[in-house]
Amino acid sequence: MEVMAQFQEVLKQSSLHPKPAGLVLQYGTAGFRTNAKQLDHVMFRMGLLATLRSKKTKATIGVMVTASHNPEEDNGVKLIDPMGEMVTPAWEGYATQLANAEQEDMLTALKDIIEKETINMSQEANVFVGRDTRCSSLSLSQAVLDGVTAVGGHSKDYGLVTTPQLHYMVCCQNTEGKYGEATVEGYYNKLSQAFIRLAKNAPNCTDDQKHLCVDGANGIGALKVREMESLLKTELQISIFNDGTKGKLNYQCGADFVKVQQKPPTGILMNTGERCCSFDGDADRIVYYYVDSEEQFHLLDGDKIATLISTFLKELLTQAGLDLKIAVVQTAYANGSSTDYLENTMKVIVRCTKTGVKHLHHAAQEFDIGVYFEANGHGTVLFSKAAEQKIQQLANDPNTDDERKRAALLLQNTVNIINQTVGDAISDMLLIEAILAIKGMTVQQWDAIYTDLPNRQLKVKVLDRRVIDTTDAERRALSPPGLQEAIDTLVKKYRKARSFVRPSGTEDVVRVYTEAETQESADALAHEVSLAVYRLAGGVGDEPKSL
Ligand code: G16
Repeated sequence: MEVMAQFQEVLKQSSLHPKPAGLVLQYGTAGFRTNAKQLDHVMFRMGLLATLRSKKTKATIGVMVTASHNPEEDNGVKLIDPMGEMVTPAWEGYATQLANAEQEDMLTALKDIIEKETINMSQEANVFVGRDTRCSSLSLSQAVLDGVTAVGGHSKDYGLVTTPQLHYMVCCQNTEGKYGEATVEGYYNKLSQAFIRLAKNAPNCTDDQKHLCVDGANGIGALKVREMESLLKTELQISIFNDGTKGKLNYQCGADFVKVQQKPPTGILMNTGERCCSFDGDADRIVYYYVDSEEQFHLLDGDKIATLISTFLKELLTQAGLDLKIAVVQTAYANGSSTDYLENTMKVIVRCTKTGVKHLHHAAQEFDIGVYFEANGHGTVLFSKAAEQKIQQLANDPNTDDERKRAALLLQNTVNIINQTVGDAISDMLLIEAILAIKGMTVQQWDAIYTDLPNRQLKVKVLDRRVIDTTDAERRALSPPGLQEAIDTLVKKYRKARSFVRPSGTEDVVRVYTEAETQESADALAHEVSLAVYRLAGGVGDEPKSL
């Protein structure tokens, strides 16, 4: 279609997805996220933008319709760049401009991006679209598809997929199959084959050890684990709870609930000591847990996962005699004990970035092997091309001795089981299960690697959360005036204490994090810091109450 005619088509189609006047939304930590009713125009426009991004990069781009851990009534959209990573920051800015342009200015905003990025409008474009199980996701993903078509792009609708599965498809497509086959079956086959190969190194694993309870958060993850289950043969026996047949998405279940509330989800049958895990609403996060004989709940979050994985990799590197630089990337939410253990006992490099996997991913790319996890269970492992090659060479070298060869083969299958595009609950789960089986380690032994400092997370409602500005990887507040000083004074009252506050990029709240020597101290400090936020940053509603 000729360019002028294309713009006419965009205008016509856009009028079917009108923007509510005055509505302003930000591309946040992981895309746009708000009540689903406000998102139709955003989805259409993200269809347009993804098509432009595809024309610009001459590659397939992904658009995932999901609000992940948010409540059922919310929805959102995540844009995926060619290698399966989150869209680059400059285009997040374009996304915000385009989403917020009033109806009559939309075309100008679109043309502005085309001009700034010198986009050749006659270039072919391809967009992959996926969605989670929310009731609103079907019509919103149709709005994305409408946007793609309006500006002359081709689309492929993957329908119901997990977020990491869509990231994986995009990467497979743009690497022409080198990363894998761009189908859901291709994903299952690649991961399950790597898992079975790894599990062969744990011949003494009993049926009890092979059993895992999975809380699917009543979301897409449960459906996808069920589809994959049979390929895992008898190597992993999964009981799925909260599979969406009864309960509400993310309601009193799922990884976010378990991590923040520090208690088991409802809807799960747990036996004493049994290994359980929870996914979030789009299956890009995972946390593990168990209950001991004294009914004490034990959480193994993203920090414990990063420790387990990096210990395993480090041991294999030593056995293989490979000199590769390994680092762990965390955020301010990382428990102080985990950072201490990684730096001082394991002696690995540790980096701290702002919240949001896009930041961690970027930092992890600087190392041969970058293990990145947010404490909330969102993370993966990145291997540099050179590292992958070294592992492969060693695994295929006929002169390698048995011990080194075994380690190299284990590393090779570890590379294959990991979804390197983004954090992936299913892939992480399979890797963790394989590691525990190979090391003959129980969840209790894993938990005992180090002891978490008691901690607490709270949310505070304020009029405009943007009044809080942070620095130093979100560990210090620059504004509003007096807030950081107040936090510093409060922290000094408690032993081994630490606290920070930051505006959420996915919910309309300010998040408060504290840790201290005892749970009572962490809770008291969290309450006091919440009050400081409420008073100094324009709190709304009732004052925060003590826990
Ligand atoms: C998203 C991001 C995560 C982030 C989380 C919470 O997760 O992908 O990196 O930790 O939001 O972010 P915030 O504290 O800014 O609300 P998900 O699983 O909801 O997509």
